[in-house]
Amino acid sequence: MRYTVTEKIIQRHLVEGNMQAGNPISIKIDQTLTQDSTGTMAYLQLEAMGVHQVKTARSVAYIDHNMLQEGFENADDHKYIQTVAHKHGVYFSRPGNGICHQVHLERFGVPGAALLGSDSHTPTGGALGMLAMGAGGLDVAVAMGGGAYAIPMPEVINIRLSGKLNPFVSAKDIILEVLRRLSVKGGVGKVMEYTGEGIKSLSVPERATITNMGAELGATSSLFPSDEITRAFLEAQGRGDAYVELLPDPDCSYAQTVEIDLDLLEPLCAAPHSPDNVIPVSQAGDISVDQVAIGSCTNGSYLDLMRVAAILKGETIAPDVSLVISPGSKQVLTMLAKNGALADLIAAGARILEAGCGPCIGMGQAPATDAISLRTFNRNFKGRCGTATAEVYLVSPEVAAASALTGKLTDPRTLGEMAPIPPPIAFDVSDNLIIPPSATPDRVEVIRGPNIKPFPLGAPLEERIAKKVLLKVGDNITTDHIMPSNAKLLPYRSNIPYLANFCFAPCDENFPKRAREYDGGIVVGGENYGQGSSREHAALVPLYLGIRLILAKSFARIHRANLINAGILPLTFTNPDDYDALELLDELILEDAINQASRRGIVHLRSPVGTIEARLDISPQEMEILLWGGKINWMRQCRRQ
Ligand code: MIC
Ligand code: SF4
Repeated sequence: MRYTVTEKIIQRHLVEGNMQAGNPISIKIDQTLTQDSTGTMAYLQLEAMGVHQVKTARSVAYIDHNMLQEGFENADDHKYIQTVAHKHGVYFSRPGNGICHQVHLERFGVPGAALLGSDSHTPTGGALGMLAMGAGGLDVAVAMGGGAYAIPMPEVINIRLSGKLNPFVSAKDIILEVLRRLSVKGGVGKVMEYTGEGIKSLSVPERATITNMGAELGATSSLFPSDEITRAFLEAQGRGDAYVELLPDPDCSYAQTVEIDLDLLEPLCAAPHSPDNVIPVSQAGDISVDQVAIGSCTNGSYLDLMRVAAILKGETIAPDVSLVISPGSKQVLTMLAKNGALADLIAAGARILEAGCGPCIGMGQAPATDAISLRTFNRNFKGRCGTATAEVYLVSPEVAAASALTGKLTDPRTLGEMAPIPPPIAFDVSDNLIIPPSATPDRVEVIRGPNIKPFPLGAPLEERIAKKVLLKVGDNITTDHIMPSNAKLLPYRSNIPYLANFCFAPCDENFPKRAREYDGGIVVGGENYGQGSSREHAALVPLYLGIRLILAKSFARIHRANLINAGILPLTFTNPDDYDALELLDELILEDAINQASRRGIVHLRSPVGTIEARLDISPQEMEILLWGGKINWMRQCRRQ
């Protein structure tokens, strides 16, 4: 057999199942990462499972999201994660050390390994030739405890790059082009594997921009082979011994091939309010810009910010533009400080933020009313920036910097020449903000502040579900719609009862009230329901409000898994006309629910518009989990047997 890189890694990690696309498989996980906004929940679940020491080769807890300490809540969460990590065998990356994906790439990623992270952009690690996947916190906790991770065997898609990028065209434009062609649901059930001559001119951080934003395709993961470029990066990080070559076999077969000629690409942008709403910057028209935000796990690398500094050097940003820069890591910020580029950024008028997620998740720097904000980030969902009326365009660092100078959305090719900036021979390496696990774990006390509340557990599936439709939403609903996150809500990630007051707020502010009035119910959704973040809060909060089933046209992968883990049935319409016919407060009845669910296929629901046929496409294990009312109940049950 001839294998793709993806298949080689899966084969080496396969615990169960056969590698036929679509079949349920489970794979052994070597490394995990968590960040603070999903991490509190993941570690509470790890504790609930009674895991004393993690069983992975490397598990790391990062603090990068909840950085604005307006009250005690965030600092309390940091303390909890620091102490719980120290006790249970997890490395702790302190606040200030940088964004999980950037730091993991720099310091821990290993070609050929399997990484599971409680963040949807974990596939960033695929830039090093590892199989890196995002998941809900509970699945990551299970992996820390030594459990395998279950996914449907993905189809492997080949994105073949030829040619070479022209000046001022960058890796961001490659992934925007992929999004333009394939859309935000084009990657569901797939791994995007990059090959071709074109990859030879892309450094690991540039590859990481591409694998990072593969999350916006809904892909299970994205990866590059591990080659000489990978070796050079690992050596420059002082980790040359982690290198192994990992290439696709010649003549291996892919489910589909997408050809992109890099010579033909031009600077692109994703217009509001979806990452696949992609157009060339040169054709976007005359757009005045109020804010430019540079950084995030997509474009916060040393090379990204060096290019920005080169464009801004000796200039001043336009009077109506606020420019904020959030570097990806302490390593990046230190290097910019040492070589003087930071001074160039500050002198030009940039407002420098700490290394962390910052404005990307609405933690500060919300734009003005109706403002146009250009961001080098990965998501431009409506309201995510913290201002409901703002319009966010996703762009490359080059477009962002050029536009900050002119005050208009600007094609950077109009700037003239820029000398190429080579990747560094040696990065500035220091792991002084990474605290290793305790050698005496029994003596470590886990500190829990008052913000940490117990998480809700589902109940075993009942014989009959008869509930009203409490909300009907359209296609591509994101987890930012279901459970919004911003500076006001992020501090409450370990407080589900409080978050429940804001569930579905961007769609319908009365949803929580209605859910309480009718003692829970059903949500009806369109295509790609639950795209975006991995936050299991988008399942746990609806569970807390009594949601028992979601009936949608299709689901995003991570959210579907989170629903099952919470004990909520994810049903898909077999006939799209039924979606059109259903209305708010229609009652749906699922009779003989246990038998119907156990058949793992077609189920029938009674409704005022007649019988609705739906599918419950689940693996045998998922069926067990749903019958027991969620993964924690199921695991407890398995342990008792
Ligand atoms: C995001 O980019 O939406 C986040 C915030 O990083 C999330 C995780 C979260 O909601 O905490 C993600 O991408 O998974
Ligand atoms: Fe942080 Fe934004 Fe990356 Fe999510 S997408 S991990 S919020 S920088």
